[in-house]
Amino acid sequence: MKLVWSGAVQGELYDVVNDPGESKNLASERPNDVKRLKALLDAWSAQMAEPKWQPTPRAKLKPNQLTANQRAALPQSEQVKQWFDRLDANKDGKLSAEEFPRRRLFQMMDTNRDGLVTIDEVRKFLETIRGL
Ligand SMILES: [Ca+2]
Ligand SMILES: [Ca+2]
Repeated sequence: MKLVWSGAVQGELYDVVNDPGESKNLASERPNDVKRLKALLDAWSAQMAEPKWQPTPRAKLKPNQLTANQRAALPQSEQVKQWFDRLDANKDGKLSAEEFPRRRLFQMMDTNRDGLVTIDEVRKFLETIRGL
């Protein structure tokens, strides 16, 4: 099977063994194969997303660089909102360094370096450390 994915909703699926000329798109007949191959593709592109040479602290981040204390300070994915609201003392939708006084974690989460951490930055950070 070969999956062609160009950002289209469905993608194209070809049986390259029996149909080497890729004349018949099987995507609508075999949605499960599309799903399976798309999952593989996603896993692969997730690995490619952050090239090893990228000289940012984020790229160098490894789970074992987080201490148990740092891990404990982070929320479960499904509790991000409550966690965030609790820390956001002035309720402006952003965490300042005073509101989240763990300097290293704060710097790792503030990916655009504006000195504030948004809930999206927290979510992306959690995805990053869990993807490693
Ligand atoms: Ca705030
Ligand atoms: Ca930020």
